[in-house]
Amino acid sequence: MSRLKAMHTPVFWAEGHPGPLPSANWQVRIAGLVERPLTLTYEEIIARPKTIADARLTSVSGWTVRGKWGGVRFSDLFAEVGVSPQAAYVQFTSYRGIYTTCIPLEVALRERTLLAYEFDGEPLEADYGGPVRVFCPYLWGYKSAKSLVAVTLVAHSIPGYWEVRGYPDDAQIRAGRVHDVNSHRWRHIPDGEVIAFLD
Ligand SMILES: Nc1nc2c(c(=O)[nH]1)N[C@H]1C(S)=C(S)[C@@H](COP(=O)(O)O)O[C@H]1N2
Ligand SMILES: [Mo]
Repeated sequence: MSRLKAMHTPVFWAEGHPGPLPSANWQVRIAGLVERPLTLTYEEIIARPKTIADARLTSVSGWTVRGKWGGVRFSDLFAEVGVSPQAAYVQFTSYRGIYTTCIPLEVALRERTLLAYEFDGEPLEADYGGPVRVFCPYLWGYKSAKSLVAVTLVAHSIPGYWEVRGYPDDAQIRAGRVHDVNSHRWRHIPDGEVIAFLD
């Protein structure tokens, strides 16, 4: 059993569970306002330099989970494709195209925003967005699109699945009480990325 599952990390699929998603034949398309659009296979993603972010995914629904998220920095991928000057936001699209979300380019370029494929050294399973997902600890979890198939550089923010249903587009993490999945305790968090690791 995976670490995420063993800790009873909640599994969210607003669009319905996609079923098993094999990494073979998985592709992520990076396009939009870029100079050299790129399609990466799973093998090409995991062959790139890996960054490990010891950080938390924190949901607006009131829980937070810490672990070592492994993946490729979006800043590395964007250096490779060449971002056009008009690009200001990054839209993420999940498998089947129903779940989308958008973050500022500036947040996508931060060091812990990853095209993630591992948690605590284990490959991400389909429940938790495998084979590859967004991991962005700076904003509420609904920006961390699972089972990612497309990354599109755009000039203006495009409201996604939860944003059109009323969640704030800026997704700033706000102070409040959250359930810490790691310690099974309720904790108070301040505004911003949850970096006090609560343990
Ligand atoms: N495709 C897809 N990605 C998604 C979601 C979803 O419903 N569908 N839920 C989001 C929300 S609200 C959160 S908090 C995290 C939860 O990640 P987990 O289900 O792996 O715990 O995934 C985000 N990414
Ligand atoms: Mo969430």
